[in-house]
Amino acid sequence: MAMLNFEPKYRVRGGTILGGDLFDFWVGPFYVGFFGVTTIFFSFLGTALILYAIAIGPTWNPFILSINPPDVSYGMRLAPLQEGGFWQWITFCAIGAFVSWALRQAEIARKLGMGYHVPVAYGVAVLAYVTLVVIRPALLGAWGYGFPYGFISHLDWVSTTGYTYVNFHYNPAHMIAISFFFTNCFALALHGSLVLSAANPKPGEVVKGSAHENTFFRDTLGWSIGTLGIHRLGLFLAMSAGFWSAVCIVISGPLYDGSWPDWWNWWLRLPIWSD
Ligand code: UQ2
Repeated sequence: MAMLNFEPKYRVRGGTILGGDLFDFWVGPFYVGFFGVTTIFFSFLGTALILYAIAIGPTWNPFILSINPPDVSYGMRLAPLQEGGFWQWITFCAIGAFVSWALRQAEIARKLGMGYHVPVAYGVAVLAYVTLVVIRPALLGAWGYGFPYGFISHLDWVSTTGYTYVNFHYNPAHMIAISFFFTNCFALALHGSLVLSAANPKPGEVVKGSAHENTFFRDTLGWSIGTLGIHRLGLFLAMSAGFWSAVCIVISGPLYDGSWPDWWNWWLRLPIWSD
């Protein structure tokens, strides 16, 4: 059965969180809903602010342009537009759009009688961003600790922030986050290659299914995690990567402001060999 045939059967009304029936409709294939409207509103306003801020700024050169947060001296106050105010309103619009998108995902999941796995997983990515531009700046007392919105400038911010703690690779939460990113990449390489090799055989050969996939890994490793299992593993690895990224940056400054290499001196001070 072609997917378009049974799709209308699942395209049900109800399940809305806000707005009741008012925005409970589709535009072509796209569900609208109250949060579809707010997503459109915040993304258009945010994009317009970005374009306006660059237009009245010094350059369109993508290597130089940057929309910066206010100076640290402004603390958590609202700054004039050209002194960080643009950054503040753009950040507000970004979060408005991201949260709207998550709530729209939740409404669609409710319609379909699904679990909330999709909005929860997406929420972890949003949390990592909010940690960078709101939670950590608030804990440090100034919007100025947020990262600038520019192609090169945000990279410079990562570099400067990393070197502020001497060597960020010695941050234990950063180590955990990186390990999850790498393992996630490894799992997706295993999964993507396995599915393509089963579903995409050479011309004239029959398409293979999960029985062949399981057997491949039982033959190579002696164990197969299974078709549902690999997706549970992927969800766990991806969410863990985002979560530990948020942890590694939020502890740098608010909880610990020394050098990360020095943090490991607790190891040298262990009573087993310290005296
Ligand atoms: C698997 C399986 C899949 C898969 C993959 C595996 C049929 C389509 C990739 C193999 C995965 C294993 C053994 C887990 C590896 C563990 C880590 C931490 C990377 O068995 O079942 O379904 O896609």
